[in-house]
Amino acid sequence: MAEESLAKSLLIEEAFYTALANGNVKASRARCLFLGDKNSGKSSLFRVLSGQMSKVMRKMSLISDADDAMTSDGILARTRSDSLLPPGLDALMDSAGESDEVFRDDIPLRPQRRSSFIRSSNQQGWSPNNSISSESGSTSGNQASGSSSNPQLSDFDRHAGKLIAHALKQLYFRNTNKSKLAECSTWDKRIPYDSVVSYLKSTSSTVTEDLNSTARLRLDFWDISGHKLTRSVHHVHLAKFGVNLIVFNAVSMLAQEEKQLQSLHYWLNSIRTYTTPTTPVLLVGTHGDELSSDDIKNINRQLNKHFMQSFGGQIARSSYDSVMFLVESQHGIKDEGAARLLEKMFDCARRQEYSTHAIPLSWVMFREQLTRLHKEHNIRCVTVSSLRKLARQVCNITSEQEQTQVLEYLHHGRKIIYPGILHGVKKDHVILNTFVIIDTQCVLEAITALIYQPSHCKETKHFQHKWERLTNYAVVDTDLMLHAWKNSKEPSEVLVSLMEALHIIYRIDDNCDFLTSHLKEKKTLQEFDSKRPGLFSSMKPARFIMPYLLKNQMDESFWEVSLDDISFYFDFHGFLPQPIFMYTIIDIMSQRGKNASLTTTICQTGGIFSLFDDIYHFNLQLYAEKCQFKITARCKEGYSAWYLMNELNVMVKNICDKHFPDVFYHCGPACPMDRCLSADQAFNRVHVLKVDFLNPNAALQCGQIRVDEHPHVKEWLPDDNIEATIAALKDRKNEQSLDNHIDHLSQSTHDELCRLLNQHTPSVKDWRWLALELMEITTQQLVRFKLQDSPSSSLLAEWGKKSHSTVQLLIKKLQDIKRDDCVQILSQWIENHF
Ligand SMILES: Nc1nc2c(ncn2[C@@H]2O[C@H](COP(=O)(O)OP(=O)(O)OP(=O)(O)O)[C@@H](O)[C@H]2O)c(=O)[nH]1
Ligand SMILES: [Mg+2]
Repeated sequence: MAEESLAKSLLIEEAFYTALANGNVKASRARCLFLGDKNSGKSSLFRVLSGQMSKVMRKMSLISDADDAMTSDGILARTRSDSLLPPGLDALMDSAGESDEVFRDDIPLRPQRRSSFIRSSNQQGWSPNNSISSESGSTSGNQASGSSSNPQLSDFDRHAGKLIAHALKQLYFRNTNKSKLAECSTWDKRIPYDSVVSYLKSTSSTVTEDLNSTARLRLDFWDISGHKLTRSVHHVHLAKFGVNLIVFNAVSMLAQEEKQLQSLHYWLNSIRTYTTPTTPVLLVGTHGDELSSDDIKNINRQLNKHFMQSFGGQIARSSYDSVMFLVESQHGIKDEGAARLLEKMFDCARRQEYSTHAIPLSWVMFREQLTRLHKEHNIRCVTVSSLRKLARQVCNITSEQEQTQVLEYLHHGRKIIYPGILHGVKKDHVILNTFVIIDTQCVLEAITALIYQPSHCKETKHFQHKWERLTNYAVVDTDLMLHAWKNSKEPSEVLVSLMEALHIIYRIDDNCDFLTSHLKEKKTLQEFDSKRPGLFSSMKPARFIMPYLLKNQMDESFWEVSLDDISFYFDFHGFLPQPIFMYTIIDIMSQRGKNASLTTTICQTGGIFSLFDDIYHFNLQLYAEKCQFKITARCKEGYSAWYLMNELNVMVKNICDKHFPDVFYHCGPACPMDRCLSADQAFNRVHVLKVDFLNPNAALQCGQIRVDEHPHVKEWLPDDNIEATIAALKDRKNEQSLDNHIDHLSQSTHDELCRLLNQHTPSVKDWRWLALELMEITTQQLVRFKLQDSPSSSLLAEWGKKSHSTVQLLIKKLQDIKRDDCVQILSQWIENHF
């Protein structure tokens, strides 16, 4: 048989690929994130739980668990441990290395039908050791040589598994070069290839039949530091598949209940934002020994009261129907609470969708290839097309559909970030649809580099004022980011887009002249393009807000409190994704009038703006912990606050529809009842009356009681003339918009307009005709414009120096030269912005 095997060795590779193409495994791994405030006991719990495991396979701190002495690379503690070695694969432990590890993780572990082994066991070159099965504890004796339905796993199986794992490893490392197969020293001469095929086939069917097995699951622990910077980036790790632990100090919960509840709410809110409504969350209280049974009951009551209504679909309960899993880390592995917690973690992981599916073996192989790319070649960002090639050529995943599926699968388990499928990323986004991140670490390093200037940036005076702007105003532009990341291995342009898609930075509309002349400068990226030819030379300059660097508190001195102030609320019912707040702030900023007399200021929880060209002044404050926006408005005489609320309602609705369609809210004035029974007990949220904007005259009620006649509410009811007022205001705004100076065109509209006008097509009148329409122009001037990169841009800049150069006039001139395409763009801009 050895000869036969040898003779067939060149076919073995093919046989493996066939088997790989057909084989399935249970994807028995789940990612557990440890989230929570600083010093809540995450790392201690991590150590306890790791000790609870039958074996801890790997423990690795990717970044040191730095505490107070934070350095730029000590921000995130990410201790990773892969736990629970599947019993059947002990035998594969002897050789270290990523490929073995994958097999430890993922190959089917309880082969029940072993006919292939049995048959091959009689063959030469393979000497099974018929001994006691460690799995079941029952003896197998010589059964392996006769029975074809022996359900036990013997050493014989393990031996086979080991050889197969080794063989596959050899194959992976050699890629597809068949001619080198014969050089493969260790495996191919010992295993009959048909046995290998049968083994893989038998195990695949076993796995499919054995889906309900509870013994095969591996948890990966990710212990995330409680440093405050982590708050702004922790969600990069949050994904559809996984178990999330929110760890809190249960003793502090008693001492500072309000603060601790708000903190728990923050984490729950964030998890709910970036996962699905059923992704499990476990609330874990530490310092269990210091609590009495009454304390425990009290905490459970509070947790139920505050969180069950909004997050009940995600929060797991213990077998005692308790919301809090109480642990005492000092007991180490003997802690009963930790054992119960671990059991629940497994239970939650098992219930997740992917645990019950059989995953093709080729996907396992693909996962391993990604690990190799990262570990051996230090590659963290790759193109989608190269990954598809890898999947096709190395892992035999040929259909494009399946390639996409495997990428999605790995993305939902956060092995990778596949930005193209992140929520809100457009299909035509060139950068985000081109790349895949295979190590989330690069995103974390990127943000750290922006907060702690890299040394090469400190030397460059040119960028100093931009750093100051970032530090003082939390405003960063592409120019600065590309410079800060110029030494990173990943393309900086990808990082910019990724940070935006992951809500770490928020784009400011070009039309928004926030923070005055500081931001006027619009530098092109030519400097970088020349140094880095190729990639994304067309990346447009843009500015962003980085919320992490915004001030915590608002400077209220910008707002003089007046008796005329009116307040109303947006109530998000206990769940408010943080990005909605940021998008709202930025939208308001971009719509504020250019003549505003009020200084705009924003902070992490609110902002002060002047909206709609001096018609309204209002103060917007958001209490994220209470999931309500409170707006205090001061209206110019003769204008209704109801109108302002209507406008803001449309704005918030658009934001929700675009980014978080599942979020629901309502808005209106606060309930005027003294002891309002509808007030939300959790966090003492204000009871917000629900205004029906489609039917403005509808009654406002608190429960069954009409409150329309209450003086505080009456001022909200639109008067009979509301529709006429709205129409008049709209007309006025249209006039204003048409009177707008062309300087206020958004960058994208301006660029598109110029692009169209620059095109030189014989039958169409280009920028030169427009120039003749717009001003008295000499031939020399025309030549000068022509020499520019974008003649239209220069023309508009020249013409824009005059005060009467309005969008309205430009539209008229474009109509005169029959450029309806350009007129359409300007009309669209007016529609979007006013
Ligand atoms: N008595 C007692 N002490 C605990 C327990 N859990 C944590 N501690 C202590 O609390 C302190 C902080 O614990 P860590 O596990 O480092 O906290 P952490 O959440 O990892 O903190 P960061 O990584 O900074 O976010 C340490 O001194 C621990 O010994 C517990 O259950 N009981
Ligand atoms: Mg820690």
